[in-house]
Amino acid sequence: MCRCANLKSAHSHICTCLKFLLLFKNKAKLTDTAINDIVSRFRVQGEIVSCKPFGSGNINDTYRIVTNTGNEYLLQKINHFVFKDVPGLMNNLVKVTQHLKKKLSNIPSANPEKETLTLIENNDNGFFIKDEAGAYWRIFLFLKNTKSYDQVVTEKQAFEGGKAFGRFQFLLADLDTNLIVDTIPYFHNIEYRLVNLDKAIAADSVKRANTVRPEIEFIEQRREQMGQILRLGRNGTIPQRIIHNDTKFNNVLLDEFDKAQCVIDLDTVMPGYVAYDFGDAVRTIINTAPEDEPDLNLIKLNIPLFTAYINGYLQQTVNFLTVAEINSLIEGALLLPYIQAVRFLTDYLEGDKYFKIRSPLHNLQRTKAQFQLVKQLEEVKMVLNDIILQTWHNYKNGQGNRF
Ligand code: GN1
Ligand code: MG
Repeated sequence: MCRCANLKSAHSHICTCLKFLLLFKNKAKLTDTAINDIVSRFRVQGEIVSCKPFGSGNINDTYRIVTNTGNEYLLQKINHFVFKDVPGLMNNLVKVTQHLKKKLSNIPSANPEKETLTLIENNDNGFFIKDEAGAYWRIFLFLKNTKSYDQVVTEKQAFEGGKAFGRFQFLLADLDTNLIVDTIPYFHNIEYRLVNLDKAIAADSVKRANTVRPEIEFIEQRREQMGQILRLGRNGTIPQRIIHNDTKFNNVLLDEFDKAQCVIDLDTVMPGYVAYDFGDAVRTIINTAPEDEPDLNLIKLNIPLFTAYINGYLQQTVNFLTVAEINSLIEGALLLPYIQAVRFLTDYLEGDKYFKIRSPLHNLQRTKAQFQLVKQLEEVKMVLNDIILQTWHNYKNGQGNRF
């Protein structure tokens, strides 16, 4: 609904809305011929009978494909504005999935095919293609009978999510970091993100800076404190490990019984601190509302879901995480909603070039929702840290958990 004070601004607002709708519509369009051409360059079985947009990702474009032999695939267009080194990214993906499959094949109860993503080879034995327009494409096997949740509902789901991301870190702990390139340099580096925000404010390219003064002030007040994880890393208190770097809860596939099956979205798997993955997962799990909730009153904390997540996570990681890493987890829980907000606000100030938006103010709405979450987390920081430490002690003393 457009509510404008005068005719002139109403007209420009309507134009913006129309332009936005057209842009959004065009983006989603992909002709049957184009799809057939792309898919024919990969070793898929059968002829395509349906191809539909899939999932809620903010960066890549994903389509679910079904063929007349009953095979199902995920076709993905990789956003090379965001991922500038696609060959490097795909090489990471091959290394990571091969490593996971090898490790899982040594665990008797595991099923490597179901628990890891499988890339489909192209006709030249590679794993991606570049089309005539310069776009990059890849295809995965679709994992049938799985589901992902944008929002966690039960403690069991949260526990399973914790297990999945914990096990993921455990399985990759011995992967040679020299094999992995940084697909997005300084991804969760808050200093880098703040410098980018400062540049966006100074450039003010779409003249929005004056409308976001309270948000800029919120960021300023926490600048120093949010550098804590980087400082701990730099002075050698916490180690770098291979982490996932995008542990939103919807990046875990659960099976029909809500058991964790497979961790997906591996484009940002690179070295980082475990607190980053912990914080990004908590950001989506503890929040009673979506990450872009417009009604800030609906953003509350669900602490039982947090407790369930840390139980699942530590079950898998208690034997290799250091005490300093355990102590850093709570800082990650505050940092990740903050850093996401910094990124959303930067994109808003730069004219919405990075994240897909579904309305003109979407990035600002996301920023405000993440700040609301930060405020609430600050209030219960000590309580959450006690839960982390208590759970850790329980596992250390062999007392297990109640899930
Ligand atoms: C992006 O596309 P998606 O939803 O997997 C982003 C994440 C953000 C997330 C916020 C490469 O992930 O870092 O947390 O949006 N991915 C990249 O919803 O920037
Ligand atoms: Mg992602």
